[in-house]
Amino acid sequence: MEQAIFQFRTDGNPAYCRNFGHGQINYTFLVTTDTNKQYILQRINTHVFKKPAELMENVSAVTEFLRKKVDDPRQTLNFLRTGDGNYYYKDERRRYWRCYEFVGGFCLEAPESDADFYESAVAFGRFQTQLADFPAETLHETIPNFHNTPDRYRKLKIAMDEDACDRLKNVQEEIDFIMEREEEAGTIQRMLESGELPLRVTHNDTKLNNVLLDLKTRKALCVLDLDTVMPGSSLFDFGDSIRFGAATAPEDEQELSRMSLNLHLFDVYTKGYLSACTTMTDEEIELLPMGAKIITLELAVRFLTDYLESDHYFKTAYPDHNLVRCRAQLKLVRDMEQKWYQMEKIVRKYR
Ligand code: GN1
Ligand code: MG
Repeated sequence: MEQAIFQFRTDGNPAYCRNFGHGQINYTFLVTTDTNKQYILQRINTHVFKKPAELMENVSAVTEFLRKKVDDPRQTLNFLRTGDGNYYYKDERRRYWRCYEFVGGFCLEAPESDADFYESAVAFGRFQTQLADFPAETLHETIPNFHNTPDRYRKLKIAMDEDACDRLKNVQEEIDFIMEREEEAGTIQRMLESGELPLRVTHNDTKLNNVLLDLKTRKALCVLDLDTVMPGSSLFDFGDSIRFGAATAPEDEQELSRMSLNLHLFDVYTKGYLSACTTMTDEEIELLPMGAKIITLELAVRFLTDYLESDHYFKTAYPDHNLVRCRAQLKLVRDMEQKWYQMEKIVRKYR
């Protein structure tokens, strides 16, 4: 049993505890009590989230805001307070913990049907719409410059210069591919800065596995993982779902010939997202394919940076894991480029 759970006001006494989920950042446990209530206990990764108290202010403000808008309480996360009335607990080793009710349901690493993927699109589209009138300026930037693509390039270049573990020699081809696209990769950030694209409250990690589906109906229940909710561009929210869920292979596929964009799933997601997200401008809609491409490129840049910096950010299962992830993303970018015309055509169909 993780002792931190005893700090939260659970219903019943914690009886069982096990590892849970596939997150690459935080440490997640499922706790069951002797009254058969279940809770998710998470240790926040403070190497990634430097200000966990601010993070929990964001998350609790957003969930409280959403709670007033949903009809079923399972549609937003319910965080527990500690005996002291806080939404987090800091233990004697200065580790930060939080806890929320586990309402059942399941998450998918890949869609098992069109309907599953459509549901996730509706969940994220609805999330965007529900937060349209949230006071964005009150949110802390939990990870500064999180989806600032030019800044991700800048950090990659520093990692290249330092070449801390002598890995640069293995990645010349990847670097060339990434650098050829540097100008285009900055498009969305530049348009945000110039005001051509609106700044919105965004989720920033809209992978399929961050949507909880109802066990019986398989309908989307709730959007999870609110750690990176911040002001940003809706294009990245759309794009990250495509990168992860409309790909024909997992994010860390080693056999590159298996990795491509599934245009049918792109169609399904676009339809679902635009049906639920009613706040998009024409300009944003037009740029949806660009959102998918840039976020995929940005993830490649982040994985490669972590590889060069000796894998301190993402959890890795084997030595070249981050390089494998980077290559899989680049393959996906290349495939999107080949399918660009069809992607634009699909977006126009649902505009
Ligand atoms: C991280 O922990 P997880 O899997 O929800 C990362 C995302 C990446 C993702 C890649 C805070 O999310 O940005 O897209 O891994 N989260 C953070 O799988 O960096
Ligand atoms: Mg997650």
